[in-house]
Amino acid sequence: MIARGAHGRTGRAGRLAGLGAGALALVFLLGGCDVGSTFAGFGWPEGGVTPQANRMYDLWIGSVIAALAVGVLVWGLIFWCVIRYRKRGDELPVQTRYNMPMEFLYTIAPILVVCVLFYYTAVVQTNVDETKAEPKVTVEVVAFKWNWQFNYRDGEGEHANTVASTLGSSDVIPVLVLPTGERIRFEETSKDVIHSFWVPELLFKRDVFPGNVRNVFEVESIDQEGAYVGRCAELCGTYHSMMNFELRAVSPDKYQRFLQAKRDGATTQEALQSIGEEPLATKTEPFDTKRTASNFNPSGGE
Ligand SMILES: [Cu+2]
Repeated sequence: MIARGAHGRTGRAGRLAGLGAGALALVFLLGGCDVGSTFAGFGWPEGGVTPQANRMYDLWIGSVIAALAVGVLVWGLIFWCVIRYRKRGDELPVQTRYNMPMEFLYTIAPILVVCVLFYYTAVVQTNVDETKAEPKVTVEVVAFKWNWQFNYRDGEGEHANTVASTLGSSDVIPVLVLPTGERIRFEETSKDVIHSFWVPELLFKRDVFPGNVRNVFEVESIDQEGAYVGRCAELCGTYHSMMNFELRAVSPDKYQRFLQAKRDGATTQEALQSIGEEPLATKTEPFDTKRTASNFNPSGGE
């Protein structure tokens, strides 16, 4: 009787603990994105503006929660063992080698966890890398030491034609104007060394290669109008850090009017002004290279 009573108490405690853990898991699951924002994205950058960026963010949050759940379980087991089975005398505790159910569990459970993580990673990665036959907008990204040229194209591939172009200089940050809500294809090529096209809010960067490699990626849509700083993310030489640009996401209507103005011969600044946008970059500014005739090449070219 006494033994059964003790067993009953342990069972109740176990059930309560299980209920608690279940409730906690439910809160995490239902909370979804809120859990992420509560903990500042668990270190993952927040504020993505594309569906792909949001999916990558969710994958990260889900993975961290899974890792924490496993971590809490393992820490719990460690501390439970340390306290429950601490040394009480010279007698050895019960040895549980070759406990088949246990060995089966701690072989299969981690494999299952890895499989689930792999599955979701593969799904998100495939989505992020996906290109479709007919994107709405195609822009060619040309990188060079140390600036960018953006060519608006009338089709896909290197044989399509450029209908309008924006070229950055030491004095003017190039502004890449793109529409919201439309599928956009980026085709990258470099004139010299390897650069990398990076807009932090896309939560994505892709290397820009010289030669006949044309790196392509697409975003499903840009969901938020605004100005976003873009950078080169591959150390490409002396003025690598000054290779900034700005992505300006505007309404599709404004984008069409911008493109028309460019086709009619307006500069990028004039075209931006004509659609009621700031003509110059607002999120970054040209860097002062501090180069003058007297300090640029003091040795006089010897
Ligand atoms: Cu670069």
